[in-house]
Amino acid sequence: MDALAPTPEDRFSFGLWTVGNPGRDPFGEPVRPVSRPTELVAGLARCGAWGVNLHDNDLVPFGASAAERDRIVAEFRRALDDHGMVVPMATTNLFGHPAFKDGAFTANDPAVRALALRKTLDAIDLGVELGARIYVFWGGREGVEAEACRDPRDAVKRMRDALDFLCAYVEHQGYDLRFALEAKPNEPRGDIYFPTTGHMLHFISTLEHEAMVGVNPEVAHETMAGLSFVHGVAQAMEAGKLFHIDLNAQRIGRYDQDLRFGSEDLKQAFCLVRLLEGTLGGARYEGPRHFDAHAYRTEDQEGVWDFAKGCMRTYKLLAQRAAAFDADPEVQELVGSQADEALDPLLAGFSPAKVDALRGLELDADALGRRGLRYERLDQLLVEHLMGARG
Ligand code: GLT
Ligand code: MN
Ligand code: MN
Repeated sequence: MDALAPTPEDRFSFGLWTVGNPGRDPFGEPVRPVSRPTELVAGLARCGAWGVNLHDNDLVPFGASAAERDRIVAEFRRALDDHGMVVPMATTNLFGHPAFKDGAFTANDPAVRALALRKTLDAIDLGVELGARIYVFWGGREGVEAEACRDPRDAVKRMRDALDFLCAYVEHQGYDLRFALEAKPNEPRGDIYFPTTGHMLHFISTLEHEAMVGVNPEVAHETMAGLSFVHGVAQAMEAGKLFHIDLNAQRIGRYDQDLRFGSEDLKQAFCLVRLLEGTLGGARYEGPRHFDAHAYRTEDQEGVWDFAKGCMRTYKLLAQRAAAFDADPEVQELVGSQADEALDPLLAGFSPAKVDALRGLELDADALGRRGLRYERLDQLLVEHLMGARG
C-alpha cells in the first residue's frame, strides 16, 4: 500500500469553495465551470479526502425557500453517505451579499447586524444538521477603508455581542459545536479588525463563553501580516485553542494567494507539520487538517484534483520527513534537553528565597556569550532531511 495515500485518520478536509473555485479573479472571468456540491463530494472522495466544509451559500443559495433548502440538503446528505464523507466544519457567508459591504457583525446599521445574526443562526442549524462540530467565523468584511466611519472600540464590542449571543444560542439548543475565529489583516477590506491570531486569542479571553471559542489560523493570512505562522499556531496550541486550521501557501507581501499546501516556503511548512504532528515532542494536534486553498487559474477540473491530491501528499511527505528529522541522533543531540536540577526550580514560581538564591548564583556571562550553539549545523540537518538527503 502507498504510505502516502490519504486515510480517514489523516482528517484531511477541503471547503466546497476550494475545489469548487472556478478561477475568477479581480481581473478575469472564471476559467472552469461551476461544479455542483454533490459532484465535488464525489471528486474529493476519489482523491481520498475525509471531510468537506461549507458556507451556508456554497450549498443553499441566498434567499432559497425552506422547501428548496430541505431538498438541497437531503440530496447533499445522500452524496455524503454514498461517498463516506463527513462535514467537520461549517461557516456563514457574511461577505458576498452587497448588504454586508460595511461589515456584518460590526456594521454601523443595526439592521445589517440583525441580518448577519439571523443568517448565522440559520447557518449554524444547517451545519449542525450536517454533522459539523466546528463553526468558523472569518470576518472578511469586518473592517474599514474610511477609518473615520466608527470608533474601532465599537467594532470590538459589537463582535463580542454577536459571539456571546451565538454561543448562548448553541448552548440553548444543546448543540455539540465549538467556534473557531479566523484572523486576516486585510483583503477584501483595507484593514480588517482582529488582524492576527494573537489578536483573536486575546479577544476570546474577553468572551462570556470563552471555553467554547478557539482559533482557526490560516497560513496565508498570518504570512500576509509578515508573521511566523508556526509561532502563532504554537501559541494557540499552548493555550488549548487550536480548534481548526486552514492550510495553504503564501508568499510574503502579496494578496491572499491561497496556494496549494507546501507550494511556497517548504521550510515553514515542514516546521508547521512537525509541530502539528508532535514529532518534536508535546501534544499532537488532533483536529481536522483543512486545506483552504485553490488550484492555479491555469487549471481545468483535472488540474483541480491534482491540486487537492498534492496538498494531502505534501502534508504526508512532510510528516514523514519531520519524524525522520526528530529521530535523527545528531538532531537529538543538538536540540537535546538542557534540564538542570538546580537551576530549573529557581526559574518559575516566585518566592523571596528564590530571589536570594538567584542573586547568589555564580553566572559567567562572558563564558555564556562565547559558547557556540551549533544552530547552523542543526538548520543544515533540517534542510537535508527536507531534501531527502538524510533519513
Ligand atoms: C474565504 C476566505 C477563507 C475563509 C473562508 C471561511 S471563506 O474563502 O478566504 O480564508 O477561511 O469563511
Ligand atoms: Mn481560511
Ligand atoms: Mn486565504
